[in-house]
This record gives sequence, structure tokens and C-alpha cells, in this order.
Amino acid sequence: MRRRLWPNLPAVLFVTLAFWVVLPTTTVATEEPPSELNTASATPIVGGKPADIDQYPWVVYLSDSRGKQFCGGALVASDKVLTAAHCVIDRRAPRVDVVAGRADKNSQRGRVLGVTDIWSHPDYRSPYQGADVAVLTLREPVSRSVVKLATPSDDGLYGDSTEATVLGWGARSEEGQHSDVLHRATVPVVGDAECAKVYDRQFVPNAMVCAGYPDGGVDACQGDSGGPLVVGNKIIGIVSWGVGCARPGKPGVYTEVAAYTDRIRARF
Ligand code: 4AZ
Repeated sequence: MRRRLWPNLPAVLFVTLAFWVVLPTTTVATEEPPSELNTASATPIVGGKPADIDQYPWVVYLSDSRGKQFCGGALVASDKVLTAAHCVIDRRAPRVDVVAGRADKNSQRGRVLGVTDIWSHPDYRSPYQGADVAVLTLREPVSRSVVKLATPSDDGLYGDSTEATVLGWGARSEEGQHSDVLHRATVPVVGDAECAKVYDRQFVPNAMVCAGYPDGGVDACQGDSGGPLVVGNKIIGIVSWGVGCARPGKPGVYTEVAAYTDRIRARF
């Protein structure tokens, strides 16, 4: 054994050295092309830009007991947070925190608030069947401004091509990681007829609203769920589902808040 190994030592050394010298350069070389991906990954929520949380003081994120962000939400009353049912359906109130006033997850700004109650719409089964809406009750009220709920009389806000803003800490690209900082993006509302053409029966017109550009490029993504779609100071949608993120011809689908105003208010 020994005899056969020793004569090979120079070869082994050569190969080892070759790896030490060549491997790093080839690694760098193969890491070069993804710089394009890195550019995309610098625009979380897909196609958005960093947002000033002072402009959206009511936007919050939900974190688990380990402090990991898993969804978005919005303060709709001093002790109530609107989010998606699919965000919280499998969670218990004591294990959910609401983080308010913290744009950067790595900072200590703002407040971490405990949750005492989770209400999910009783009709919720899956995002594709509508009623993807939930209201969390905070342990104590916060003194921040709240966002207004769209109501059935805000029909006009759901019109084709209304410019809406989506906010969140979600993924930068379809396979990407969640963002560390709050991002926002502008997306036009897509009419019900148009969205029904894309998603067929999975689109429920009186429970959902779609938004996105025909060519894609800007959208909510994984981790943005539960977060707000707003027009001015009114929340018209809750990030719910979609096919991938920012794909051409595949708009994001949001819970139509105006369809649930009464049920939400009943929790106040
Ligand atoms: C998600 O998984 C998710 N592009 C949210 C929004 C969209 C897709 C996926 C819409 O939370």
C-alpha cells in the first residue's frame, strides 16, 4: 500500500495545488454571470425600490418565535393588523409577533408587539378560493397612524389600470431570499375580465383583484404575502397568490379588501 502511495505523492501534490490555484479562479468565473441575478436581487418585491417607512407608518411584518419574518401586514386600527389568512391559518397567537416601524430587519427600530388573537375568515379554504383575509389583535394598542380600508363605494379604485403600491419584505426574485429592508413597487390594477382570462376559475372576481404589468417585471413575491396593496391612504388589496413572480401575463392576485370591509370592521 505504502509503496504504491509514495510514488504518487508528487501527482497528488500537483493535483491538490492545481485545485488550490485553479479552483478559486474558476469559481470567480462562474460567479461572474450571476451578477445579473444580483442586480435583480437588489430590487426586492421584484422590480421595486427601498421604501421610507415613515411614509407608510402602518406597514408591518409578522415574525415567528425565532424572529424570522414570514409575512406582511397593515395596521388598520390601533390594535388590529390586517393580513392574509394563509399567513396565519396554521399559527397560534402566542407564537406570532408584529413588528411595526422597522424598515430594516437588522435594526432595532420600531416595536415588536405580541398577538393575543388571530381571526381568519371562516370561509377561507385556500388562497384560490378567496376569503384570504385575517385580523390579528395586538396585546396593546400602538400610537401610529393606521391605513383606511377600501369599502364597496370605492369601486373606482378597482378600475382597470389604477396605479397601486405594494409593500413588503419578500423575495427579490422567484427563487430569492426575503429582503432585509422594506420595498415598494407600483403596479397597475388589472380588470376582472382580463384576470379571469389568465387564471380561469382560480380567479374569483368578487373576492380577488389582480395587479401587474402585461410584460411582468414588477410584482409581489414569496414573503410579501399578507402585505398591503394601497392607493393613497386606502388599502385595496392583501398580497395573496400568483403564478411565480413578475412573470409576463401572470399578474399578482390580491384579496379584494372592499369585499370584506364589514367582516374586518366587526373585529374592531
Ligand atoms: C407567496 O408565495 C407569493 N406574485 C406571494 C405573491 C405572489 C406569488 C407568491 C404573486 O407568498
